[in-house]
Amino acid sequence: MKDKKPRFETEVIHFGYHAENHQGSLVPPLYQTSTFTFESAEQGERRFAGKEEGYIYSRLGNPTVKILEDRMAALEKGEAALAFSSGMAAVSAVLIALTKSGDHILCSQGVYGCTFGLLELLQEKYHIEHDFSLMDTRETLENQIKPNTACIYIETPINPTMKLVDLQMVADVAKEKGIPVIVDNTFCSPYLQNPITNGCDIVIHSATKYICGHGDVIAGIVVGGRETINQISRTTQKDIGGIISPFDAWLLLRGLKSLPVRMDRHCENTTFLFDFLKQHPKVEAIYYPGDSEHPDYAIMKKQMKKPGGLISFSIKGTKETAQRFMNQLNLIKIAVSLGDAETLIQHPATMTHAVVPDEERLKMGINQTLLRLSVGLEAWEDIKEDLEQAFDKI
Ligand code: LCS
Repeated sequence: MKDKKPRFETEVIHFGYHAENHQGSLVPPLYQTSTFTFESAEQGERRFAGKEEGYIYSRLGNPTVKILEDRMAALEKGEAALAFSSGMAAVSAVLIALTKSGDHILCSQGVYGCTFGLLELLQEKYHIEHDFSLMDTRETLENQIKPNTACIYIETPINPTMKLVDLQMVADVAKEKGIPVIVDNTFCSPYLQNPITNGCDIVIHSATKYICGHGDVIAGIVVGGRETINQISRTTQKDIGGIISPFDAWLLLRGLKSLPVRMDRHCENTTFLFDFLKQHPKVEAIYYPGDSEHPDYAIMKKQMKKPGGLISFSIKGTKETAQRFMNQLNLIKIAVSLGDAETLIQHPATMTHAVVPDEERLKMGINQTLLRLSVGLEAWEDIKEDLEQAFDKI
């Protein structure tokens, strides 16, 4: 029994924390400190030289943050992890660590708006170019990989179009060419999908979302092999400095404990709302990986435990119809972000993906009538009734 590995639902609560090392405190203590005192000048010298283990300064490491990082590494089946002050701090630390001027990044056909903005910035200022790829077949991928492709960057499900990428297929092609694959796993959380088990190399989370689960923290996580994580830690994390605060790490440890329970409820609520929206006469199209008619349904079955807690749908009419619909909602809040207890709705074309130029946005599949619903933990009947009354008024 002792050497049997506990299950995911147990690891989210216990992994990497030993109360006996912390005065028996049931909950991991919050080390709310910027720095750590040395017993002597010589000890300080040894710590800076890496000749003695121990904390130095919270930008370089903090015990509360370390518990979170170890736990996230275990949940994502990676060797090590790093926590950041936002999802974007995590995305930028990884991309800057893995590329140099003259390199190329191959990216899924659709990413979060600010990731798109970062790719543009890297191209304009540092000559790191990028292309978007459907990544639907081996051939598409092989044709778009260039001699200078330094990494492949994937969101799956893609925000907000809910298209999927076959992680195993991409990892197989990338491995043959020695190119690392980075996956933004924000929409799934480690409960629904573990890209490292599909052969991918680095996993990123906007921990602001399901990892936190309570809408009160902005944070990011990177999980990967020990060598890569050490490299990011010593370079873009230490010197650019987008580290998480100990209190936010503490809140994430608290939120994580209920991740599987919350995700089950998010997913269940979403299946009921999908059935309602799918047959609604005012819905033009619906995008949900749990839809058996979704073009990537087979990929969902292969790599995701459940289809997740997000649905995108377009409304018949115009941008103004979509906005009028949003304005009629009462329980459902108009807000960006996702993965919270509260059900949230947003209009990607004018909100999360407003920075993407019109033409590029349409190529990603985002039109003016598309809405993204992040299904919360409320009674699904109440969410449905709110949607129903808003549809009745447009
Ligand atoms: N990756 C994905 C897939 C995201 O959806 C977001 C934020 C980020 C990275 C960045 O994370 P942050 O820095 O905000 O922690 N997505 C948002 C969204 O869809 N609505 O508001 C923020």
